[in-house]
Amino acid sequence: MSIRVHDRPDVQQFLRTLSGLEQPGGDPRVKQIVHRLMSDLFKAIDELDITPDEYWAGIAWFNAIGAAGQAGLISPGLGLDHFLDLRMDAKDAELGIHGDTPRTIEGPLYVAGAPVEHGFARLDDGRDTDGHPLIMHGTVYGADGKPVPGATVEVWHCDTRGFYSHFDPTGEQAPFNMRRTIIADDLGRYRFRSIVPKGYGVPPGSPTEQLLSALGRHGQRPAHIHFFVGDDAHRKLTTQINIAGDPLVDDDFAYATREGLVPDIIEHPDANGAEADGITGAHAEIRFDFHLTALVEGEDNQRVERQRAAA
Ligand code: MBD
Ligand code: FE
Repeated sequence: MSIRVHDRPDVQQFLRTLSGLEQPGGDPRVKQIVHRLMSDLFKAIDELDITPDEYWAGIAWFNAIGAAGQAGLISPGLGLDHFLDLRMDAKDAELGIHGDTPRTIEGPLYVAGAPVEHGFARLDDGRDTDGHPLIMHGTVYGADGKPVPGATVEVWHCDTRGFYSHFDPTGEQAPFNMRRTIIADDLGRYRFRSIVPKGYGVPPGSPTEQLLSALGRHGQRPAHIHFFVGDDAHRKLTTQINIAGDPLVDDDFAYATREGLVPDIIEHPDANGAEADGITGAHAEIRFDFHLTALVEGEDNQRVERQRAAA
């Protein structure tokens, strides 16, 4: 059966009408986008012969995604977040911007308002007793290759169960556990103590997992640590590092792994000079520098506005 009504003049007219293109008022950009997306959807229904049952299953899924607050979770799962990064990379290439730390997706689990510390912070509250202590440190460099004193390093990661504070289904974590804003010192250095995170998995039985399963995919991420890094004179970098050796480093459901973002993790059998950070024995160390980029014509053209949690 091949029923094709998309191209009929009355359907083309209908698309213009339902997108508000035939009347004043509203937002022209929204009209333009809705018209395009609705046209593509009508066409897909025609060409794939999407049945009413399939269509309504899709609507039920959208309702479930919204009710679960998971639109921001399936978005990276379907590669859209990574696609936006690829577009920003291409724009940077066109502008001749290179040599900086690669960007990678923010993900849906940032929370604004974390405690601010200077130079050094401990991120974990010590209650994750399965945690292997971690020291991560490095320098923030500017577009001129010089350190950036006072740069802001926002960092967040999950615990050994893969749960983030403020989104912990067990409710066990204190607010802002494993989340801090660190102000780099006079030499542009940041340093933190935490625990090595484990991978994240989408909530079992969730509509996000349902769709991924229907695609024959999993909803797991390798262990990772998120960052926003910037200062007034530079663009705000959104990135993550992966924990090297995680078996999923190259099999991330959110497609965030990038070359240059998997630093070595060094295992120390003893405190190795980290006593001042409260480390008494075996721990892991990651050294990682951030390289920022200059504003573009005085503007941060990679700063992204989006709905974010705040506490
Ligand atoms: C995460 O921790 C994350 O970073 C992304 C991108 C998606 C889901 C959970
Ligand atoms: Fe994450």
